Order: sequence, then structure tokens, then C-alpha cells
Amino acid sequence: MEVERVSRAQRWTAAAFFCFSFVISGFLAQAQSDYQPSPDNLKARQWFQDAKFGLFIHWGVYSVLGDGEWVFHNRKLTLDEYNQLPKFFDPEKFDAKTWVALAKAAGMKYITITSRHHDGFAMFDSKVSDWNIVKRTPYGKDPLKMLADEAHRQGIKLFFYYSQLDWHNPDYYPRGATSWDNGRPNHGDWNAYLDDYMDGQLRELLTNYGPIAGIWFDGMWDKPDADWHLAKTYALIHQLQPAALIIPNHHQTPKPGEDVQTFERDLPGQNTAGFNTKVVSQLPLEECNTLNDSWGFTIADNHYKSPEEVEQMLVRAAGNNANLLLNIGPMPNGEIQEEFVTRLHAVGEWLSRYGESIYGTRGGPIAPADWGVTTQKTDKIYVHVLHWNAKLLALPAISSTIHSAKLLSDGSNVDFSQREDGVVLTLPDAKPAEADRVVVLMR
Ligand code: FHN
Repeated sequence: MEVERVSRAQRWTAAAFFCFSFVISGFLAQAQSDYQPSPDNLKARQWFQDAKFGLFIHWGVYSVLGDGEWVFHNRKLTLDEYNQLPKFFDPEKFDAKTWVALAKAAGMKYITITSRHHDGFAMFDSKVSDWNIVKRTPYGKDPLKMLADEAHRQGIKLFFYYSQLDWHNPDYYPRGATSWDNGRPNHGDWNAYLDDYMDGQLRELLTNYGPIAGIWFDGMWDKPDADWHLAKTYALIHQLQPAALIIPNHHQTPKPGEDVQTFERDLPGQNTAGFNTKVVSQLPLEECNTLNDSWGFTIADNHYKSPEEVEQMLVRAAGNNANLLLNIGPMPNGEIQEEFVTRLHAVGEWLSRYGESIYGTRGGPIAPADWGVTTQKTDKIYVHVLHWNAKLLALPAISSTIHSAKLLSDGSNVDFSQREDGVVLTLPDAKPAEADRVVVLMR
């Protein structure tokens, strides 16, 4: 009888607890599905759209092997093998000041760095687990702290990339599409992984590094049908730092609580890379791409894009109303390869002359086409001629009256005629290696 009473009481407690958790999680989910970005968040979105150009940095212990950030997976290494890697990671040449100065010299307004990639290795001082740079490497310091301090000092914003996919933690279970048998047990606590481990680390990142511009998530595509407790995680981020932007690289249409839509190696709406959605939302947009072909340091990759290619990529992104987040993978000693440095300086030099037509603009009134794109700002339309050899360029109709047309490079007049059905520009010849002929139309 007594036993029966206790078990009935336990059942009631369990039911009450279940209802309570249901209401709480429902409340949090609701909180993000009714997500109203805070005024600070809306301001940050404006800033983000004005900023246009950021430096993506993939840096982790994998750089020691010089074979990209997927080396753990690609070589099907075991946990025991990969656990040796941090012992060889001693970036004595890392200098936060130089990294930040390089981004600034390139005309970039923000840096997005891997706080941890799919190997789960925290490149920061984490108390949640000792699988981190301070505890496991001879270096023993927190480069993200140095970078954050320096970014704040030099006035550039810092985002943290955070991989939700984890090839190392046993609690990342059930495992996802990219898993292999690396020695992890065949059980684990998914809820603990998300609520304690991941949210714990995010709390550290948003508490110990000053104002953070946002969190750039990656890896949800490994388990597309899993419950990622997004509402809870997103609410935590927005509560800790309301201005922090959530940028998820899940390759799907944006979900409630997200602040920016990002596209990998593609312009918004394109899917040449094979995994992006073609749906373009009303959120601020970003394209991420690489300066060579790799994300993490890859010794055999010398497919560097030329400054002109990068400039055109940036212009096409801006004309599609998007930012460009351009990646480099620093070396294991903490230095950035000369090939990256020279190209970034060249792009920065170009931006010092043409930046007016990029920063602070939005996509222009004419749809992007093979010949080029347009951007706009107040009473100016910038026509970016990227790929056009003929003398005359006929543009579709523009609703406002054009009062003048001038070359941005030297202010010289460009002949034009406006009719109801379009505007015809008489273009000057392109100069050798000229990435972009920019014609400024005053309306
Ligand atoms: O698997 C990652 C990859 O290593 C890299 O981090 C890129 C950057 O956008 N994202 C993933 C692939 O979608």
C-alpha cells in the first residue's frame, strides 16, 4: 500500500516536472519563434550591412598537419592519434596586433575566427572541458583573448565561429553523417552535449571576451533532423549580448532567432557549391569564401585568387546586397602566409579608392547580371562594370531621373542617355587588370 502511494506520488511529481519542463522549453521556443530583435540587435544588423567585408580565420591544432581542418575525418584518425596533435601546436609567432592590423589594411571591418571547429578543440580557455589550447598545448595561452583585446583596441569587430558538430566529444551522440569509428563509445548524452557543454562554452565566449559581434554556427547539417535546442541556445546568446548576431551556416532557410543568412562559396540565391538553399530571406546576407581553395592551412594549396578576383567577388556580393567574409588559414606557428598578406594589402589599397561604392551601400536598383552589378547609397547609384567589352552598355529602366554620370576613379564625365525603357552608358576603355569600372549615377 505504502509502495503504491509512493509510486503514485512519484508519478505525480514526474508528471508535474514534465509539464513544467514542457512549459519552460515551450516558453523559450516561443520566445525565439516570436523573436523580436532588440534595438541593439537591429542597430548591429545595420552596422553589419554597412561593413560589407570581413576576414574569416580557420585556425586550430589541425594546422600542424598542413592538410586542412577536416584532416581528423579525412585520414580517419582515432581519438588517441588526434589527441597527440595539440602537443605539437606552439604558435610562438602568433601576434594578435599583426592579425588585426592585416584585416584593417585589407579594408575589412570584422573578423570571424574559429573558436572551435569540428574537432571540438577549443582555441580558448574553457573551463567546460580540458580539450582546449590552454590545457593541452605547449603554448598554454588563450589567443582569442589576445585577439579580442586587440580587436577592441583597433576598433574592429570580432565574431566567433562555433562548430556544433563535434568529432571528439562522446556526448555528440547519436553521431551524424560525417561520423566514423574513431574510438568513441557507442553511447552518449545528447542533452548534456547541448545544454552543458555547448551552451557552457558559448556562455564563456560571450562573457569573458568583451562585446562580441556574434556567433557564426556551423555543422548542424551533420544531423539535420536532430533537435538542436536552438531556441534555448539562441535565447541564451541574445540574453547575454543582445547586439550579438546569430549567423548559422546550416544551409537552410533561416529559423526564428537568427539574425543573418549566410551562403557558403555562393552568392545569395545561388547553389553552385551544391549545399546552399536558393531561398533568400529579408535578413542581412553574407557570402563566405576562401582566398585560396581551403579553409584551414593547407600546405599543398597554391590556388590563390588574384586581388582582382577578390575585388570582383566583393563587388558581386555587395551588388547582391551581401557581405563577403573572406577566409585565410594561418600557419601552425601563428604566422599568416605572405601569399595571403600581399593579396589582402592589394585589396585594401583598391578599397581605399573604391570603398565609397561598397561600404554603407545596399544592392542597387538593377538586377545583377553577367556584365556587373549596381550598389546604391542616398542619391547615388554605383554601376560596377565587371565583365563588358563593348563601348555602349544598355541598362534596364531606372525609375529616378539621372542627373549626371561620372567615373569614380577620376571624376570624369561619362556620356549617358536616359529613356523610359533604359539608360545607355558610353564607357571608357577598361585599363589593364582593372577589376571594376565604377560609374556613379546621380539621381
Ligand atoms: O565543414 C565546414 C568547413 O570546414 C568550413 O568551416 C566551412 C566554412 O563555411 N563550413 C563547413 C562546411 O559547410
